[in-house]
Formats: sequence, C-alpha cells, structure tokens
Amino acid sequence: MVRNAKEFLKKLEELKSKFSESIGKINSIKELEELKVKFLGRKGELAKIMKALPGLAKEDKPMAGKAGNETKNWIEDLLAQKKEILEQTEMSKPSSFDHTLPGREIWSGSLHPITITIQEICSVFVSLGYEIVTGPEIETDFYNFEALNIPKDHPARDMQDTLYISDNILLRTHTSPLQIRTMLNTKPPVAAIAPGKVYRRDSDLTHSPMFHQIEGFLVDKDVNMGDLRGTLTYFVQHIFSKDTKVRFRPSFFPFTEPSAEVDISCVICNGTGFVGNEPCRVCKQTGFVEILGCGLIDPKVFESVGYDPEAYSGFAFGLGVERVAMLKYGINDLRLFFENDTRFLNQFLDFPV
Ligand code: 2NM
Repeated sequence: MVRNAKEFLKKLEELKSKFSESIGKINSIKELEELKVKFLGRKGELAKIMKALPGLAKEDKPMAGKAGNETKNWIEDLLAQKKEILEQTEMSKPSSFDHTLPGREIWSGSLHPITITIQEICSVFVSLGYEIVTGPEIETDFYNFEALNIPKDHPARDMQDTLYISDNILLRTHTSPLQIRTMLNTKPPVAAIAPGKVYRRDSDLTHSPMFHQIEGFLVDKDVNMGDLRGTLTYFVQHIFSKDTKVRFRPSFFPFTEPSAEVDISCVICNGTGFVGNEPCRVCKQTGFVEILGCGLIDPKVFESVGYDPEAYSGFAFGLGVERVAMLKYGINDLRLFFENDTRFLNQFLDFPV
C-alpha cells in the first residue's frame, strides 16, 4: 500500500528497474506489445501505482503526478527504441525473404482460334473496302426470315431448326439479318461483312447449337457472278494459300438467285487426295472441300429493303467460321472449340492479343 509521496516515488523506481529487466529479455515484436500492455495498459503496473495519487497530501500531488508522467515517458522511449531494433533484426533474418527463389510465372491470355479466324477473314474484306457490321443475337421474324424471302410456310424454316423465344422473337439462325439492317440504313453502293454468333436447334458430334458465321454482301450498279467469283478467289487465296483453287457448284438459297456453293482445293492434301500414302480423310479423296454458299441477291430481298432491283444488283455469301478454322489449323473435332481445354487453347499462344 502506498501511503505517502516517498513510498509513491519508491514504487515508481521499483517499476522502472522491473521494466528494465523485463525488456532485456524481449526477442520479438509480439512480446514487446505484450510488455507494453503489462506496464502501460489501462489495468497495467503504472496505472496501479497512479491510483494512489488522489490519496497523497495535497502539496505532494504535483510532484508525484509529474514523476508518474516522466516514468511513463521513460518506458515509452525504451519501448520505441527496442521496437526499432527488433524490426531491423526481423527484416534482416535470412529466412524472411529468399531472393534466390525463381519468380512466379506470369500467365498471359491468348485469342481463341475462332476469334483469330474471324479477325483474319474480316481483315481480308476490310482490305477490299468492306465495312464490318454487328447487331443483336435476338432477332425478329422479319429480319431473320421475312425480309430474306423466307415466308412463314417456306420449307427453309424447317431446314434450319430455329430456337424461338416467342412467336415473333427468335435467336438468329444466320447473320443475314445484319445485311438486312445494313441495307435498310444505307443507300448503295454498299459493301459490308457481318461476323457473329448464330443459333440452331442442332447438337451432335458435328453440330453445335451455337456457332459462328460470317456473311458479306456488296450492292452496286452492274454487279455480276464474275465479281463474286473474283472476290471469293481473292478471299480464299489470302486465307489459305495463293494457289488455292476455287470451284462453283449450282445450289439454292431463298435469298439469292442464282445461288452457288463454293469448294476450294483441299488444304490438307493440296487437292491430291492423299496425305503421304494415306487417302485424305478431309476431302474423302475428292481433292475439294466445301467452304461457303453464295449468290446474287434475289430481287425480293431488294424489295423488302427498298432498293430498286432494276437499278442495282449485288452478291452475298455466307460461311461457317468453325469450318474455316478446322481447315486452316487441321482441327478434326468441332467440340474442341467449345470445351476451353487449355491444352488445346495454349496451341494458339503465338497469336498476339
Ligand atoms: C449464304 C449463302 C448465300 C446471304 C444473302 C444475304 C442477303 F441478306 F444479302 F440477302 N445475306 N447472306 C447469303 C447468301 C448467305 O450463306 C450460306
């Protein structure tokens, strides 16, 4: 018990020597924090002594109070000094940072082969002056079918199984609605290329319910099949190789007349039908593979977008991006594009993002 100023000062001195002794044994910042609480905390050693202050003689109180404060400052100074020393030794401990460890690998993304293919195809047509157009994946019956000369009872509506959202709203089955939208807001001459996702009710080894298409069209005065053939030849020779051959076969589409399917000399066997001694599996030894559909735009389509079929003519074409990418990179399984297996995707790391 502290009864007078003398005893009060003695207690403070005892506290100081006790503290000096304790701080000498401290080896970590954590221990130092605990020591601080023990001596300076609200219920700590100093606080216990200071409780006696109100009971001292009135004339002794200022001196005793001052001595208490000085003790507190003295302890705080020692704590701060010790903390600095401990921080320095902890930082220089050899185990805390091993600068001989190799750095972490930096992972960078890469473009998906479908994206690479879309960009390459589009840039060929941009080099010919085409503009790139995009638009909604959810379409109305008008843009996807009606304006393309595919009326309600037309068999072409079953040809491609449509995914409907309601009677009149659907997931686009091709990118042709973009051509319609472009024609509706542009006067000829016009040339555009429309890449994008399309959707069909179809799913098996060789069909995905979502895939990618690129369609292009050009409208001007006196556009003919020769212009179409020249354009497509330029295109395939820039995407595949400069001696890729082009073959037109007659076909049918509701939105073009005449219509054709285009084959190119097989990029796997160079049109020879053989890879070494093995018969070519890609062209089944025919030397040709189908690559796209095309034709001269039907006057009915011009009517639905308000173009004068007497004054203008045009061509259009459409292709499946997955198919082009498979031929270009020798990929034999469509599903690889949609599985996002990094062992597959990492083979396209060379293409800059
Ligand atoms: C194809 C084949 C042939 C085509 C036609 C049009 C439009 F809107 F101009 F009439 N866009 N795309 C077309 C023509 C698409 O895909 C195999």
